[in-house]
Amino acid sequence: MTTISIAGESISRDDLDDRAHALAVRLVGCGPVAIDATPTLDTVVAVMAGMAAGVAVVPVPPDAGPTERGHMLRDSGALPLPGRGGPNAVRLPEPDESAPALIMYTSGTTGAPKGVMLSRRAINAGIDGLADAWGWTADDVLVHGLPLFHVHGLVLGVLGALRVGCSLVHTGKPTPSAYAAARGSLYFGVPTVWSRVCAESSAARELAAARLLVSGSAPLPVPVFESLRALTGHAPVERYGMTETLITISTRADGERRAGWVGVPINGVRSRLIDDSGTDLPHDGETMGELCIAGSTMFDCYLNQPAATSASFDGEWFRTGDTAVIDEGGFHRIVGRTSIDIVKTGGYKVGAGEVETSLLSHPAVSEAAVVGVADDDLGQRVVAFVVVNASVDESTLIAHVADSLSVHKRPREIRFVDELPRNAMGKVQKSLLLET
Ligand code: MLC
Ligand code: AMP
Repeated sequence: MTTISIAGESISRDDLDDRAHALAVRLVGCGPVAIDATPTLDTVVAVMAGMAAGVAVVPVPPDAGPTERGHMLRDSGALPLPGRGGPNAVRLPEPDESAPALIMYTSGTTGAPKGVMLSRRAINAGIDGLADAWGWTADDVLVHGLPLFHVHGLVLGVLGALRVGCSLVHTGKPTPSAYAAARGSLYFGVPTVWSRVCAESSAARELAAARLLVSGSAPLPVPVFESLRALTGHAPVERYGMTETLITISTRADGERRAGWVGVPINGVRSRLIDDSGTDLPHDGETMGELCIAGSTMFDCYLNQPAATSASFDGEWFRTGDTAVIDEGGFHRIVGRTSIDIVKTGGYKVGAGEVETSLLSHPAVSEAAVVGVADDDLGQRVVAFVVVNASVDESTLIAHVADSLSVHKRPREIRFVDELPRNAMGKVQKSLLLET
């Protein structure tokens, strides 16, 4: 029997469909609805109901502070979802593929997070492409414990399992022991999760019985790739994506898995490398350029931001802001971000500008610059350099950010400095801060 289990609460697929449809009937014709995207069955029911009714769902991080939550609700106009669904549901006809499904908020370099409009079409194309790449079928048991307010945990980790028709075990938190105990066939994790799994070798060895271990959302360090292979017998499949494009590039279950490389475009997706003037660069495995993506998994627009939407496209090509190389065989390696103002910490994207704005709203802070410092566990950790005009301690400033934004956006460390390094134009030279 196909079952969906979230943080210890299980339901059969049939009962889940009933609950979702009972809720969907009440949503038809509504505007966007917001849900507190806790790792619970209620979240799964709500997202399924929105999809079935053709109503956009805004998954709000449960720990989002008032500033972040307020922005998401105001910008999307979403109302809190009423009710939890129940049995004996009427089945609605499938909405059109172009119907909105999710509005997912993603941080940019500056300003408040942007709402990424994802249609049913994009989501279905993305999942079908990955099912093909990974040989993902209804016979799999998918295991992960990722948050349900981002593409990785929600689109792949929940909607993927539902579309493919496999069972799902969401472990609540992505701990090594929970992954080992779940005994699934297909596992998803961000690199921090895989690095923690490798650090608990007894848990890692339990994963030898799995079929496929998949890593994504941030670069998987080569030593973690090698250590996973040594401990589990599985070279992990790496895949690359973004909230805007969904997952577009992956190594294949039946193909080469090369440490440090993320593979080839999935079905329906094309990629290009361009230089600063927009000219195509060679696919020689060495030349670096900005990665551009086109295809069926693409978002519709940034909500209420037509200028930002058009600025991110060059015709049909979405400019990812990631620097990559492509080799002669079409294999991709992600080299880094083109902007220093985007930090990836534990797989979470954090815009430096959002954290700087929060710090600057504290009366003792005159100047602030946020950077991502290399971190063995998190890939990068959020570090803030501040100039203060009054005595204030580190924990007060960290708590101040936590009062308005999600936990993972808090600086892990505050460095007090007399001044920030600036160029002749007055712009902060963040690369110099990284050298200190
Ligand atoms: C965190 N903590 C802090 C802090 N930051 N405390 C003080 N100051 C700070 N700055 C607290 C946390 O609340 C937690 O408390 C404890 O410290 C440990 O935090 P942590 O080290 O961050 O560990 P953990 O909470 O276990 O988180 C690690 C993680 C998490 C890997 C589980 O980062 C995670 O779930 N990442 C997944 C992100 C993701 O899904 N990204 C996908 C984006 S979509 P307490 O009390 O709770 O223990 C995308 C597209 C694609 O990128 O390609 O997929
Ligand atoms: P998000 O906006 O949270 O969806 O994060 C998307 C970003 O995560 C991408 O632009 C990349 O910078 C990064 N990313 C995702 N997957 C990978 C990967 N496999 N390797 C390196 N970076 C990745």
